[in-house]
Amino acid sequence: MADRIVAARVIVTSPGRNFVTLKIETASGLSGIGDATLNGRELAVASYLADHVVPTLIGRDPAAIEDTWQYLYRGAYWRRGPVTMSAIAAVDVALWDIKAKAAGMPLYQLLGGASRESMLCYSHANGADIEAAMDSVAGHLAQGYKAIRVQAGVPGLKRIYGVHSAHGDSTQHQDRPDEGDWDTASYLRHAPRIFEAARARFGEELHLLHDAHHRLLPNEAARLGQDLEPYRLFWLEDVTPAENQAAFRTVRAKTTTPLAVGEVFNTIWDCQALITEQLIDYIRATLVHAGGITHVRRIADLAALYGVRTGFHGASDLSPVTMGAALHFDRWVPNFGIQEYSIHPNEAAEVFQWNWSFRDGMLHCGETPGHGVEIDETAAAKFPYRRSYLDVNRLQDGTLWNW
Ligand code: KDG
Ligand code: MG
Repeated sequence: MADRIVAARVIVTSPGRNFVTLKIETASGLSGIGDATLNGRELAVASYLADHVVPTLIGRDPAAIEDTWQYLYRGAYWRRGPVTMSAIAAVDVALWDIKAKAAGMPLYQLLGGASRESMLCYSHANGADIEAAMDSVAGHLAQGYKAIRVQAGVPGLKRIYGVHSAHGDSTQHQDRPDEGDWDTASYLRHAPRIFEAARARFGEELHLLHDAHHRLLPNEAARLGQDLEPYRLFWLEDVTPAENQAAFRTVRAKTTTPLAVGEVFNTIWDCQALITEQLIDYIRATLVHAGGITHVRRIADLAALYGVRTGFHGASDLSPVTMGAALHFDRWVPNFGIQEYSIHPNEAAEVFQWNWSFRDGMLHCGETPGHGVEIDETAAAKFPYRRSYLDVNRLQDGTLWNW
């Protein structure tokens, strides 16, 4: 007889930063968890799940993952969007966790088995100026990283992405966002110097990455891509907002610097043209914000047809659950490129237990059934939710800009 879902609950916890987790339990005694964290808008997804999704899950067959995905996507009528797709992702990843546990297999086996033994990953080096950023790169090299994203402060700018924000990417526990400042001309002059310094100090072999974090217009993005060509980046990320996918035609036509984009994408429709027109090299759509394994697998399969590789978002606001599930996906996916890897706050280890490991610049996923991440609900209750925001960003005349 088919198993059935008997309970599902949303766990909101803040061990160093906010995380939203969905736990699903079945009549046969299995349980699985999925991440639903949407940085800065966490409670919206928690409510979407608790108020609208959980009641419909009770009694369903946990093995019917595809049908449940379609039920939540088509059944909502209101398609797509980060809140809906993060909620669907949490259900989907929890159900894949349960299916793999029921099969007694690590998740990557269920997806099709290992395409590789371990995964290349990159971490974040940064500094208030180029010298500090280079010292940060040296520190990462000493830890074994083979690929490093480098961000450095820009002279004249007080607070910019990747350098000055608390936790790298968000303001924790305040009632309104902090504000950064931005000047494109200063940044475009400065950014190539960071990578000139990095190549001069660390040589040619290290994989270097950089995140422009949606700040540039298409022609400015093309300029940056060209100016960075001598330094042979692994990728240049989010050079321009991608709501208008056609904007990438301008960038692509003018530079050979590899392009990565997609951490804010929710569905395959956000990258259909980017992929099929081969306008990018790496797709960063990630399990938690793009509908879970069931949907990201479709994106990855489309990408494979067009020579685009994966490079999943892995900032510390994506919970250890997403990281665990992503590593199983990465282990399987044939067109894997790289995995972003950020260390979670120390307190997160009191709440989540995981079995992946980092060695010699590579990530290794665990071999236990499921995706290998569990949550301790008693420990989670010790860290209540605290409101937090991503920064906002303004040009120097006060105009609100992309953060
Ligand atoms: O919540 C937003 C962060 O995850 C994002 O700003 C981090 O750009 C980011 C990255 O590349 O990790
Ligand atoms: Mg990014």
